[in-house]
Amino acid sequence: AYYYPEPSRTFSEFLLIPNLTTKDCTPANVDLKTPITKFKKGEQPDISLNIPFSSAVMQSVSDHQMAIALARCGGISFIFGSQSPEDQSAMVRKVKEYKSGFVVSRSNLTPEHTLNDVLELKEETGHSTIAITDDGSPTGKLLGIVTGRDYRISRDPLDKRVSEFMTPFSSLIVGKSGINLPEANDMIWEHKLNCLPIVDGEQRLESLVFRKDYDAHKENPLALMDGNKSYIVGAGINTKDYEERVPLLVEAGADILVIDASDGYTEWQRDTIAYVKENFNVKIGAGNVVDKEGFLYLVEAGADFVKVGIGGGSICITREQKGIGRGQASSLIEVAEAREQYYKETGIYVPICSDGGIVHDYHITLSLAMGADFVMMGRYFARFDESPTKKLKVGNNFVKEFWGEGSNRARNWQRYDTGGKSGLVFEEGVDSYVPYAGSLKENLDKTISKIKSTMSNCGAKSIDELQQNARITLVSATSLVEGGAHDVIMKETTFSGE
Ligand code: MZP
Repeated sequence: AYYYPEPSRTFSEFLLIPNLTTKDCTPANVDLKTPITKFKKGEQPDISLNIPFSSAVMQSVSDHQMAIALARCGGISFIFGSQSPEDQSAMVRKVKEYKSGFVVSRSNLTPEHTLNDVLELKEETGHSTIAITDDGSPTGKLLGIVTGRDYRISRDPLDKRVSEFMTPFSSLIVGKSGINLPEANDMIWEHKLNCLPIVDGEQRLESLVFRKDYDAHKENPLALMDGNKSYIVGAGINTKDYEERVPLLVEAGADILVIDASDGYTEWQRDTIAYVKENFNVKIGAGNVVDKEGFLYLVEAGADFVKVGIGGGSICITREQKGIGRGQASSLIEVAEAREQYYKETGIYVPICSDGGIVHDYHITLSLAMGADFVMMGRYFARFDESPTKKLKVGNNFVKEFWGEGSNRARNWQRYDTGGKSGLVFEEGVDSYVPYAGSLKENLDKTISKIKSTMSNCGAKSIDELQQNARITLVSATSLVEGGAHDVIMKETTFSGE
């Protein structure tokens, strides 16, 4: 056997040392844009994200609602694959067909105007969507949006199909007939909504009307609506039924696929990548690996990005059950080194994704500093309104359900397949709760502020600069104690995910 000279380490064993912060290196100037598909030196990647976040390929994390909410914030979800190819591609389609409209505006138009005023404007300008902004410019504060020909909405009970689209906004759904814009605004107030969706006769989402004071402008309507482009979405596949699954996902519009497996250093992954590359023009990531050999194998097989991590997931018991895995930091450091070497030798940059084991927000910054281009998280996203699971009250606390793909509940045996018979023989994941934490956007904004603040301390205005210049130190067990509040009597304890 080969014995590694160093123990395998994880994020909590490291800290970043600040570098000189120049005056222009403020958090506001930090750019988190990151590539997620391989590219040649001097060229641009085909797909990049505005923030280095992806949500895990898990039943309890990534459905279409999570995907829409995360894509709106600049990240990506990989819709879970442990469902039928038809159901999974229907989710992908919902994300791709989700309409956010585009901005046209007129200074004298406000939510007080009737729908007819807006319709006239629509006729006049020939636009299919009208956005009402406070100063009439495309960058002004967004007050409302109107689109479609027939804006009839009613107080019909919730329509399930449309409500599926709308839950990310905690909105009420309205059906056909008889309400104008001021009435819509009344309903928004009455039901304490942020916005009101307007649907067409076939109950497909046509547009949203925002509450008068809704701060949608903070989300930058222009970025939100970027030429009627659809939101980016990924999907998980396995090495068993890809010939059946991939055509449906591609047809539904998936932008990128990932082979979701506990151990990706296999010939089955090589064959899956080859099939996808031969038959489709779609990007595909592979994994998971924890060392240089696994990384290079998948890169040679044609992977567009490689996912790193075995056994570090919050719900994962693979290390206990099978005794395989490696501390997430050690895996990442070795794979990142291999990636740099490969880049030097070939001029091809292959992004890597650190998957699993992120507990504190600073672990994300550490993983970026250690060479990850983006992270994948399950527990983090499972806590939010937008995750597909139930919110429950346990004792005095609200929680959300969260279960592993290798648990009996998910029974995703394809993820753990080693060529044997079909079925989950033993569990590699648990069924659990996570503390409920509110909306995705609110939490993500806070996490992003922390990352940008740390990067500013480290004198890095981009992820690339962080990777090049970060200084990282190991911490001793004793200094870990020093890092939290210590030697004081805490006034209160809180129950939160962070
Ligand atoms: P975390 O962000 O919750 O710590 O980890 C999420 C990751 O755990 C997933 O992206 C996936 O790689 C992994 N996972 C999912 N299910 C299991 C399991 O049942 C698992 N063992 O390890």
